[in-house]
Amino acid sequence: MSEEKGYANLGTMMLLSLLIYIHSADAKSYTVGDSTGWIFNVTGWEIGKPFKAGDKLVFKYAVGRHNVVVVDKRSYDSCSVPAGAPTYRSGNDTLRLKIGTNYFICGFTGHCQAGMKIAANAAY
Ligand SMILES: *[C@@H]1O[C@H](CO)[C@@H](O)[C@H](O)[C@H]1NC(C)=O
Ligand SMILES: *[C@@H]1O[C@H](CO)[C@@H](O)[C@H](O)[C@H]1NC(C)=O
Ligand SMILES: [Cu+2]
Repeated sequence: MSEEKGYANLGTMMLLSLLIYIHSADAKSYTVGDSTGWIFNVTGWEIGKPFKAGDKLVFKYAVGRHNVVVVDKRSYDSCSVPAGAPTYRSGNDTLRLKIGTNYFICGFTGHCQAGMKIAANAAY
């Protein structure tokens, strides 16, 4: 590799690190449902929010009364809880959004059907 090319690659890498740094420093945190928290009928709260990959969703709820299950579209649509799906139970769960649509439901029987579900679409 020539010396100029080496410097060019270094420059590209530095620029890339800078962009990644700026992007992550920009991350926002949202409390799902705002003051009401993660509760029945919260679905729709996410509509129109300018989520970006790396932003955080904070789920607040009474421990033991609800939980947060990360699911795919199919389970979201059908309100089913797949075996082994990542499940959070602390009552104060912070989850980082990935690029694309992120689906979360409450795994307690009937809660997803009662509107404890959100589909948060995160742009890059
Ligand atoms: C959810 O909203 C619907 C429509 O407004 C209402 O009929 C229902 O009682 C609400 N459910 C809960 C659990 O608050
Ligand atoms: C919830 O979690 C966040 C971050 O993990 C923490 O800063 C905050 O104090 C917690 N709030 C409560 C009410 O536990
Ligand atoms: Cu619930």
